[in-house]
Amino acid sequence: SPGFLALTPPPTPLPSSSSRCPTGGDSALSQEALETLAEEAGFSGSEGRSLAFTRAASVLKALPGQLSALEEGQALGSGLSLSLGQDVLEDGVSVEVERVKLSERYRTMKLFTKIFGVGVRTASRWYQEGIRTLVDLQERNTKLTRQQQAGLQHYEDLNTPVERGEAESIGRMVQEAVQRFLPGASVTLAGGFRRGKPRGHDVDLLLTHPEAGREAGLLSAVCLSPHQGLILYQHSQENSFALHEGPEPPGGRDVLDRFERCFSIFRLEVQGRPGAARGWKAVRVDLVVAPVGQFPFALLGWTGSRHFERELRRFAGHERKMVLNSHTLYDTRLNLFLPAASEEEIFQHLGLEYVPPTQRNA
Ligand code: DCP
Ligand code: MG
Repeated sequence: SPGFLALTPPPTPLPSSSSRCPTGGDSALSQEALETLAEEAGFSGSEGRSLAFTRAASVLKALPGQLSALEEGQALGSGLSLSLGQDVLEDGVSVEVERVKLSERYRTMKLFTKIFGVGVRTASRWYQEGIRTLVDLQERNTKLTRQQQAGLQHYEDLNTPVERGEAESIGRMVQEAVQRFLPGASVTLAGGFRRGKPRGHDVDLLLTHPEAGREAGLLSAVCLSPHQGLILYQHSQENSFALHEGPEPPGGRDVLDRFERCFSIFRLEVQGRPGAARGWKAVRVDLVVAPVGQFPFALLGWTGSRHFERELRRFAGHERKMVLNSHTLYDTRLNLFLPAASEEEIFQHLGLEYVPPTQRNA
């Protein structure tokens, strides 16, 4: 396994007075249970707790086979016990997870945050206003952004997994459109599909052109072009990245990067959808344009997983005093940007063995 993932804090054995695992004695802790707890913590605004559960879920995924409760507890470490809290330790995690899953707040938050364009804050406000269902939202004439309206309108489709074949045909559609506007430009399928996942929640496509500068404005041509009855919704963001601003991680907390980007919903023709009254499906597509010099960084950043990215950036910062983001790699000791022509070169700069996309599912 990659060295930097092993560099996350070493598992702290539980105090010997307690030979039980932090999950309570009643059942083995499942990845799904931890993900539910992470989600619930996120809904309550406890980012730290949420991250602790996400990390634990990820550790569990990486553990070999079935472990005893004690071994599992040791691997997950005592941080998890702290996040769980004493009452949960006593009653057992499965009891807590059941309680969470049945709670009205959790169920409503989940329903709302599954709307494209709705985050925890908005969902939480609606919950406080007494809104409980998607019908409530419509009947009360709740003020929605254009994005949320589209999200609500295509709720079913957007919460149906995108199959690999569908992602590939969207990739081809975009490739054709891109070629018309800018011959020589390339389209790369990133995100979970590049990591080999058979399905995902959206399609992440990265666009570039081998000649620096030619890629500018490509997205507005592709996304706004009128022949695309294919696009049901889109909003674009211009490139706002400037090297001279220095090596700070781009954007604030919620901003992943500053590439020219188009958040869209495509109308994908699908044949023989069982039970479907219509021959098409709405699919979330993210189009991102990277100048060729930043492409390897963009590809690495957009391939994920989120947890892999978080750990890789943390490793770069803590172990190498480098700032890694989706645009650049900056060495703070040498005070310079380290260029890379491929993902392999980025790993080399970090002093790590190359990790192929299929092994980045952490
Ligand atoms: N990404 C990230 N941090 C974010 C958002 C995204 O590092 N806050 C990166 C990692 C993701 C990639 O971008 O893997 C694409 O984001 P998605 O949300 O589409 O995630 P995936 O493609 O991995 O999952 P899914 O299959 O659900 O689409
Ligand atoms: Mg994705």
